[in-house]
Amino acid sequence: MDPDVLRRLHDILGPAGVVADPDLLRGYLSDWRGAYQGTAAVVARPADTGQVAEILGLCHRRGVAVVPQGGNTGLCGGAVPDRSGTQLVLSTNRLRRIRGVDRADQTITVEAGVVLQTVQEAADAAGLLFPLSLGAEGSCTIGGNLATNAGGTAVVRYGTMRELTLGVEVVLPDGRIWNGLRGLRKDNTGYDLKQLFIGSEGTLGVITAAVLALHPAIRSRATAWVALSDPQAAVDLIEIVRATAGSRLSGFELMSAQSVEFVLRHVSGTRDPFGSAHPWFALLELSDPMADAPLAQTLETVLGEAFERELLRDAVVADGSTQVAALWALREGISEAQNHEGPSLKHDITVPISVIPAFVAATDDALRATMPGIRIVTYGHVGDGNLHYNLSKPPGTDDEVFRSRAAELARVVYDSTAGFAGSISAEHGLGQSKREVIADYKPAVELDLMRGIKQLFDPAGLMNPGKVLPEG
Ligand code: FAD
Ligand code: 2HG
Ligand code: ZN
Repeated sequence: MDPDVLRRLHDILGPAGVVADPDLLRGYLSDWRGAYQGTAAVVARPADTGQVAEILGLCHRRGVAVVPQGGNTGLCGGAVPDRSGTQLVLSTNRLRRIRGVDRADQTITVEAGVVLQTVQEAADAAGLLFPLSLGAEGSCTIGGNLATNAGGTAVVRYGTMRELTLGVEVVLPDGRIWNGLRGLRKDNTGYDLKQLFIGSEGTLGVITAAVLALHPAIRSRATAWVALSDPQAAVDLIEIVRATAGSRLSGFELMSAQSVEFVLRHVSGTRDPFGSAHPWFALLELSDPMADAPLAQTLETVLGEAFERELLRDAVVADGSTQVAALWALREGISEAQNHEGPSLKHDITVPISVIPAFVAATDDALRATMPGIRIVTYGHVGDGNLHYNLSKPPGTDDEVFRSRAAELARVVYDSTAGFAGSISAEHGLGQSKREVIADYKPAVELDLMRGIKQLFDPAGLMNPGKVLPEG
């Protein structure tokens, strides 16, 4: 990087705001899993929106590319710089202020670098709920959640980050600040620009703060872990729960036996609630703001009907918060557990809920035909039609041999997804991993419009180049 740019960065940020020590840099240059690796001479750590604006203004004048980074928990390489060493990583880890909680409006205004769990805790302290919930919540940031339009386990009731965001503050690639921090529930004054930044993965500007919608705190909860014969039973069960519990359904996760087997093998303290083999499992959660909501009875009605229709092989209802946590650990432990089985090839897809059974059957067949013995780790937010169709190598296969087939295997999953009118990324985004392949799955007109938007916001192409948009 140009020494003059480095000098200016030091002037703007001071010593605490520039990381150049190679030991300290390392953590910013690869992702959570170590799946992507880049280089950079320095990381900038602005402490407020004004400093972000000064840095982007400088980079705009000097033609320096900027890679925004939050908690670096993303799963598609979006926050990792390339290997040129010329890109500047802009970390939001000093943008950590909660600017305010408004109980009457049910909003919280936070800076981009605030960790999701901190926002959940601040909402809780105010007697309210910020419902976004995901396995990485102890490290991922609100800026990263916005930039990836994060989903997680409560989307079935509360929606994705998009539905939870009322306003954003953004620094544009030329250094101008757009203060769109309106906490309004209704605002029909033209194009809804905040939506462009949500899910933009750092390619249109740096999100510096947001106004988020809060919900009533949860005071009653009922949780069940059920064993199923096949995904069709899960789809039928969702229909029963929705018809019986309505909006009190706050979680519906599906897990294949392979997924749970990995957790039981690798995550200490986990225990099989049934002690006998079943091909599929689901985790259901009902919740309500009322302290004495009759959720146990509702759950009993749901499970009773499901047993009557022979959808369930077995069921256990959690008795107390320790058991609730134990059941969720079986679900939340899958990502970590799979890492112990060699490389995990991740495919984060969504299809209409109704076609899930046919989709799973067809995709499993196609994968097994492509690679006999492959271990298919299917699980996810089935209430949203979102499955993590992750793959582990056949036992005894060399890691590198398996990795070398990654593109071919991804094609199998994505072609099948497209054949069932699905999307190749439900929640993790395109980043660098799906940047090229998306050209085969999105209409050319849609990609043209995306390129037009990119050109409008970032004509010099300095915001997170090499991510999201395919080359050419
Ligand atoms: P980063 O990884 O730092 O960045 C992600 C992207 O956002 C990059 O493109 C980056 O450039 C951009 N970005 C970051 N901050 C900003 C900013 N302020 N302005 C502009 N662009 C920015 N995701 C889900 O959706 N659902 C899940 O259930 C889920 N579970 C997960 C479980 C585990 C164990 C892990 C490791 C990840 C999981 N994820 C999940 C993926 C990840 O946590 C989310 O994508 C999260 O939203 C990323 O936040 P982050 O702060 O770590 O972002
Ligand atoms: C989840 O739902 C996350 O657990 C992570 O989206 C999925 O690790 C994965 O592939
Ligand atoms: Zn997920």
